[in-house]
Amino acid sequence: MSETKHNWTKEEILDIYNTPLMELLYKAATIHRKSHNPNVVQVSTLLSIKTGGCSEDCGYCPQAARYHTAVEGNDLMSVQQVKAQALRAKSTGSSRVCMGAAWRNVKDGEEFDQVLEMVRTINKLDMEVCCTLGMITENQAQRLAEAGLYAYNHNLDSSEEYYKEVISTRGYQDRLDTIDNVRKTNVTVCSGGIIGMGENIEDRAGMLVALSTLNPQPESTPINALVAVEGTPLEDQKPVSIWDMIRMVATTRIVMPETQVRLSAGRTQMTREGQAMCFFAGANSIFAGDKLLTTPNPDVNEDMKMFELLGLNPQKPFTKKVQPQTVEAPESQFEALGEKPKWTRPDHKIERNEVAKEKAKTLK
Ligand code: SAM
Ligand code: DTB
Ligand code: SF4
Repeated sequence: MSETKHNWTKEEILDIYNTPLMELLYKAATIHRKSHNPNVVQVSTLLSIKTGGCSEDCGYCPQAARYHTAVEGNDLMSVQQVKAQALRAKSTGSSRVCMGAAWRNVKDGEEFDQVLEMVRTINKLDMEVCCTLGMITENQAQRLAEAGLYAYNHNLDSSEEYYKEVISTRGYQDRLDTIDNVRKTNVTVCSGGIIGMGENIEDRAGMLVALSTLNPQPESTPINALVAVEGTPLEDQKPVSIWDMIRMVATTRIVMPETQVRLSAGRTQMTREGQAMCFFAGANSIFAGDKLLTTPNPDVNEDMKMFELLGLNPQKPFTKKVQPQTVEAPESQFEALGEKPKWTRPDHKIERNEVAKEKAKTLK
């Protein structure tokens, strides 16, 4: 185990990010080996349990109701549907199922109870269960923990400064508050971000300052390359260069030695060689399956061929932390409080989000 540093500064992180590439790779790969087996990569399967129709205005997201994208909305999936998908994911080598809902925040009631049942069901299949449902209160985090949730994903997405250029319907502090609520339980924290949204390198470093100064640091950190979806405010962003992705992965690995760095959205644009460089730089997790939430992802058979070629093995479930116990609904110690997460709204408008919204009105 390495000593984890929690007081990284933006300048220190920028210096790392800008290190000559061969030296950066060597440093990151050396740190990677101290805490992880370099030949093991964790594999997660994403499942969009409730798609589209979201009230937020995240500039990158095809599921925001206010933009006109090709995404077709769906109501909450049934527990049986989720179970069938989880079994499929398990049979193709996934150790984790990550259920995503296009919600701004969790509301207590029938739908949340159904999600809790999904968590219990997947945990009983001996797979790690992750949820990403938007903002949650401490009580909701406790109820998820009791159901057997292993991880909660809630991304900081960018630096605090650039966040304001992408999302107007909630603030950075709202994200930090949800992460804090998850931290009060035994559920692990999964938090990372997106590159390629038009941010500069200082913003990438700023995001890594925010993540690495959390104590404890997140147990997993997804690094997404923006998937620029038609109809979203960020539809015209140029694809992020593989060199930026490699630098971002390596820097994440150096400042957060223990975290599982997940090479997340954007892999369809990457060659095997590019992905191999990312694994060398310290990425040790991927999303598998031909769909992320709504956009394409490489075919699982292609990924398994890549693993074979590189001598990588999928990580077994509960390698990093023991399996949580599932408490059945009637034995629950936590009653629904009907609370809403507190949220701050930075009363401002984002020009390009407004443009995309107006354009959608004319198309709908
Ligand atoms: N609604 C919840 C929330 O926002 O926290 C959970 C689902 S949301 C789709 C999960 C994450 O997916 C976002 O925080 C963002 O980092 C990532 N994401 C969404 N759209 C993306 C895109 N077009 N490209 C890359 N990452 C994206
Ligand atoms: C994360 O960081 N990336 C995943 C997961 N966490 C939920 C989502 C990527 C979504 C990409 C766009 C889409 O498929 O809708
Ligand atoms: Fe909604 Fe999440 Fe998409 Fe934002 S990222 S619009 S909160 S589904």
